[in-house]
Amino acid sequence: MAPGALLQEHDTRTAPPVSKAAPAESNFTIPSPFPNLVSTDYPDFRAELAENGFAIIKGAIPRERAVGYQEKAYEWIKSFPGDLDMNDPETWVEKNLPMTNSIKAYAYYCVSHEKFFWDARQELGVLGAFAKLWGTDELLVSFDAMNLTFPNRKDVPRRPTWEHIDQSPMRRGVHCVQGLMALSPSGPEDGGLVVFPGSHKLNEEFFDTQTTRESWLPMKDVHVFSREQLDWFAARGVHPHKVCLEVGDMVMWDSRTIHYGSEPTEKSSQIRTALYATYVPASLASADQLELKRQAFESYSSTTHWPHQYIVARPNVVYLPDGSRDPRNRDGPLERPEMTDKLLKLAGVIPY
Ligand SMILES: O=C(O)CCC(=O)C(=O)O
Ligand SMILES: [Fe+2]
Repeated sequence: MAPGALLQEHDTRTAPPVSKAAPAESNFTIPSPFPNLVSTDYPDFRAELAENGFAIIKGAIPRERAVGYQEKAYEWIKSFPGDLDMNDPETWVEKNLPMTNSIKAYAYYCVSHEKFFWDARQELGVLGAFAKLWGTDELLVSFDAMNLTFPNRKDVPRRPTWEHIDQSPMRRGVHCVQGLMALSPSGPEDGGLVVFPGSHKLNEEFFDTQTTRESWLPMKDVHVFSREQLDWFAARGVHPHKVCLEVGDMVMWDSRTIHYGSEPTEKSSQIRTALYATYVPASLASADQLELKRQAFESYSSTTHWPHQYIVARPNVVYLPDGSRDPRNRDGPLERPEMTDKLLKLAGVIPY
């Protein structure tokens, strides 16, 4: 994939330009609203988040329910025209598959609001971890994407690595912790999240010494690292680490931790199935952002991983590579979630 495509996708994770010119020194950076969010003093996963920049929550979803969500994900992808067969690699080709966004995840056709996705977002083990992290169970969740990556596809080349962070260098300290729920096993050869443990601790030093402040503008919550920039981290002992997960596990990571989603290797036969979900305290969202979030919810659109800021609804009208409108476009999920108060609060549609 062309690097430009990645940047384009990540532009949807972009804040509106704050200024074309570098702001005055005094207000150039944005401090963490929660400086003590993670610390090695905690007796739980928050210590790992502080030390390594990521943490695994084992069994965040009971295995049998996670298997059920994967079955629903399979039903969803098989619901498009074509002869996709999850057991037949010959059918894992473009004509049988809906369009992905440029990070190769499924974010269109209202998938983010399918019942199974909302059920997974409301899993107690998932909510409990984020509630512990933030010290409140009054949370908002992102309408993020689903990853369903077929191993060793015959029609497209393996995707190169795309090491990045999802937080602007203008933000200082921990602002966001992302989540990924594993619905398929993710062993060393399988597709999955690769993190660079410890890279979050070098975040400020890297940007302050290796980049210019002007290059941080307009503010975007993404930075894609070049090979030379990764060498800077390697020289400080920071190297990639494949996160291995079992079905139902969740990995949480600090948005300053360098990461990417890896493709399955030649040795893997696992169809990578994972759901992204990030939660923050509802109190962090402004009325304007909640209104944008409500609109995204009502049109069954997905958003980025930020649940409360820079809400940009991804379109549900998708165009094919030839520029024509995708006849598979949908105006609602296949199976609508039950609109409980709990769900509507997480969506930001009704207040806590
Ligand atoms: O697919 C993955 O594991 C990583 C996706 C990612 O970079 C993100 O959600 O921010
Ligand atoms: Fe990311």
